[in-house]
Formats: sequence, C-alpha cells, structure tokens
Amino acid sequence: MKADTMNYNISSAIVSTTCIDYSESDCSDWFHVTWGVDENYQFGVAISATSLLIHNQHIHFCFHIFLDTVSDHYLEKMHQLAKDFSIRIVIYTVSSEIFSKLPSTRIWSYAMYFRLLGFEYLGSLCPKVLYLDADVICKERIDELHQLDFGDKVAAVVKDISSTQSKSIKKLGMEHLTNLEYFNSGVMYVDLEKWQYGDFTNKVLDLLFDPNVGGKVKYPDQDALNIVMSGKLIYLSERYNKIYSLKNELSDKTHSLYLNTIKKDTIFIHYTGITKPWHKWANYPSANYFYTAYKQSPWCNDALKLACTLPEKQKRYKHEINQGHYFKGIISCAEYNINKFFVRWS
Ligand SMILES: [Mn+2]
Repeated sequence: MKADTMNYNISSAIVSTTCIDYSESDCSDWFHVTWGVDENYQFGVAISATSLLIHNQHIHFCFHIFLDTVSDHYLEKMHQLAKDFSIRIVIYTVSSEIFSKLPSTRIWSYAMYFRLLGFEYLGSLCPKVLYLDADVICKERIDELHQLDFGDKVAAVVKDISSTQSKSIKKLGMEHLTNLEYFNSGVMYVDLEKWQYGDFTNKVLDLLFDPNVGGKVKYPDQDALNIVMSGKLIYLSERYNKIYSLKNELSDKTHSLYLNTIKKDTIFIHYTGITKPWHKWANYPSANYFYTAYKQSPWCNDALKLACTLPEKQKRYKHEINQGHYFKGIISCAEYNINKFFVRWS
C-alpha cells in the first residue's frame, strides 16, 4: 500500500441502506452486481437490472444500487423486481454533501464517485462485484463471467473502441506505454479484495485531484482508472461491452446497420452518447433490446423519459427531424434554443 495516498473515506457518504430481500439461496453463491447513478439515470438502472435477470435466471443475484435520491415509487418497483426474480436488492442513498467538499465536483457529476464508492464500500461485504453503467443492457447469459478466474489480476474489462483508445492515450500523454490498452469503464468485473489491498479508490481520487492530471482528462473516472489499473487487467471479449451509439441512426436511413455491431453473441450492449434507449425520441430497432426488458419489468407502465438537460434537448430535435416529425422537431428546436439562450446569459 502506498503510504502517501490520501484517505478520502468516501464510504461515509452513505446515509441510508434499504435491503429488499426475497432471495432463497444462501449468500455464499450470490453474484453481486452494482450500479451508481444520479436521478436522471435511475430508470436506466432499473431496466439494465431487469435485462440481466431475464437472461440469467439460473444465477442467484444480489444487486447493490447507489443513488443520490430515491422515491417511494422507485422502491416499490424494486420490491416487485426482487420478488419476481427471488433476489436481494440493496439500495444505498448517498449524500452529495461529502462530495461537494471534494475539489472537482463543480466540473464532474457526483455519479462518477458512486462507481468508486461501490468498489470501496462493498469490499467488506462481497469478494467480487460486477459494475455496470445504467446504459448497459444484457441480452445473453453471462456464464463465462460468472466462472472467471482472476489469477493475479484486479479486474476484468473490455478495450474501448479504437478511436477512443488512441485519442485518450494521446491526451493523457501515455504514448510511451506501448502495452497500454485503454478500456471502457462501463462494464468492470472487480476482485474487491485486490482492489482494497491495492488502495485503488484513493489512488484514483489522488490522481483526479492532481492539477497536472485533472485538467487533461475527458472521462475523469475512466481515464484515472486506466492509469492506475494498467497492467492489472484481464481483457474480456468485446461481447461483454459492445459499444453502440444511437447517434448512428441519424446517418442510417435503413436503421438496420446496427446489426453489424450488435450481433447474436453480444452479451452486453453499451448505449454510449447523449441519447439513451429510455428516451422518448430513441424509438429505433437498435433500442429493441432495451424495450424487451422494459416491457417485462415492473416499470412497464412508466413513460419513457423526456429531455432534461440541454444536450438532451439538442439531440431530441435532431432525431425528431430525422424521423420526419417536423412539427415536433421545430418546437423542440425552439425550446432548445430558448433554453440555451438563458443558460448563456444566466
Ligand atoms: Mn455508459
């Protein structure tokens, strides 16, 4: 353990824990999975979790979900999900107050810390955990992962798409590391004992608060994780983190080119980019893997999400116009521009 690493003690940010237990198995064979998001992505977590359950009913799951706020409606539906699939779900509410004392929170979303919080906090509860982004949807069995032997490695990950890899390595000034293979942090299977032993939570935070690094990074947590975990990783097949952006639909009139990316043997689809499959304007065939889980989930009567943030509003109007919904698109475009005007002048 590095002696000069600061201890940020982020586990103290957890303010409450709600355990929803319908599991019928003893905890020794649980497969632990974690998500951590702010309010805007909660719906995504719900469907991501459902998709994992639908395709892996032979695995006994325990889910750990870190949230900044939680409604009664959301908890009720989580109860339903746990009951339907006889699993245990633990919901942790996290105070953003502790994170606001950390120097970088004006630039980066608090949710970034929730992934680290999962790895840090769960170390005393479970030997291994699978972390998934809210925009990851499962469409096949995860048996290979379930049986993975870590050897002396800390985590199993998937390399990022090549354009992101080369850009990120250059930006971080890591060209000299010829064996560096930049990974995408949306799917990470972590050996928590080794995570704790290597003090990785504090190493990542130290790096982010280092002004020589903090200012350079584009995807803060992902970049920092890549730096501190280099050489300690197992690389999984890209089937475990198949990156697909719904932005592609803007240039594909056939809406079928996604089949060149998302294939029959794809296990996890990672819907990167601003437009997510849970958005109202994302009704493309490539989002069907999401809809399948959504329709079978306790959230099936909840409406798909509207645009909340400014970038979401911008993407919405582009997709609407592309889909031939001109009137809707023009209204959305006006709303986006008015919004942008006020953001700029406030
Ligand atoms: Mn993601």
